Amino acid sequence: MKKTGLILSICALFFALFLQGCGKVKEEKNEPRLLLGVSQIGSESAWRIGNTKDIEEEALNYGVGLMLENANQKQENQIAAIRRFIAYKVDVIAFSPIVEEGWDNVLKEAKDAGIPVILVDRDINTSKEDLTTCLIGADFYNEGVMAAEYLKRKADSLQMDHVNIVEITGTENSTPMRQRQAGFFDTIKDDKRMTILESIDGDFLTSRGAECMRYLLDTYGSEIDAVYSHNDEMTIGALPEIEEAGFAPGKDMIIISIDAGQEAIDVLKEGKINCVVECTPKLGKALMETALKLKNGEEVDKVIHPEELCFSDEMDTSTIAPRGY
Ligand code: GYE
Repeated sequence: MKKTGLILSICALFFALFLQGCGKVKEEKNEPRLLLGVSQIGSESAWRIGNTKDIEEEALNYGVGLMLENANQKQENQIAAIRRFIAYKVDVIAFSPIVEEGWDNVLKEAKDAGIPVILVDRDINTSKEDLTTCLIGADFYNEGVMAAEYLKRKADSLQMDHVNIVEITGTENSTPMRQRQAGFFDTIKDDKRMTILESIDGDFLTSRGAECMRYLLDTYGSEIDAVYSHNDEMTIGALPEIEEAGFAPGKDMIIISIDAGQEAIDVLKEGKINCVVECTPKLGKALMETALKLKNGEEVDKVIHPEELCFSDEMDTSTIAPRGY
């Protein structure tokens, strides 16, 4: 009996040690590999909401501790968030600058604190060097090129001798607004058929897209041949206005959008949008990998652009896979 008791105690001891061991391993596993402060612009679009979700999911996958703040479309909120990340001594800061100008002071503070900064989605404009380490985001210029190339092909296929375009742009002075416009303008500038009637700021918002379209229809009416809108939300806001004014979007007017979220793809399938250039919000994986490299003092790529496609009425739209945002 005594012997059995001793064996049982030894087993219990081993079991206890084993459990303790498991606990240790678990604790270490739960310890975040790094603390990442992320300042997100807001929730203005399906793109933005998809981007936030993707960053949260990838942080979990990579065991990265995330401090994520939503700036509700205000630059001052982003600046305040970055200051909080510095005070909290996060390992790496990432942010999507709402506009390109006005970041020098706060980024100098991050640099002085020795915290590397990653630009996600949008770029900044500065004369100072080394305030940020790299940019992970779409090639917006190329998106504008793809949109204009589609319009040229469409004008060819419809044998149009002139194309009057109205442009509803994204947030003034933001990188996607500037670059999507530049890529588009550069690509149509030698095509004599193309005229920009007006460019108007729709701030990437559905409500502004509707307002802008109402104004453009009141001003130019049936002169409008094509609408180039810098994101899906503004496009979706514009469509009912076009219909109310008595025109069939996708037929009487060529409609071109950017982002390619599910809602816009569904409308493309209905024939009310002719072309949607893809802009993927799935930047989380590259962000986590880059942040981990920076923490380990490794070199990172200066610019990471994801691959992007163009969806249009030139293809069999039934084959487009679910978009996930
Ligand atoms: O196209 C728009 C969003 O910066 C790429 O911002 C992003 C843009 C996107 O609100 O829908």
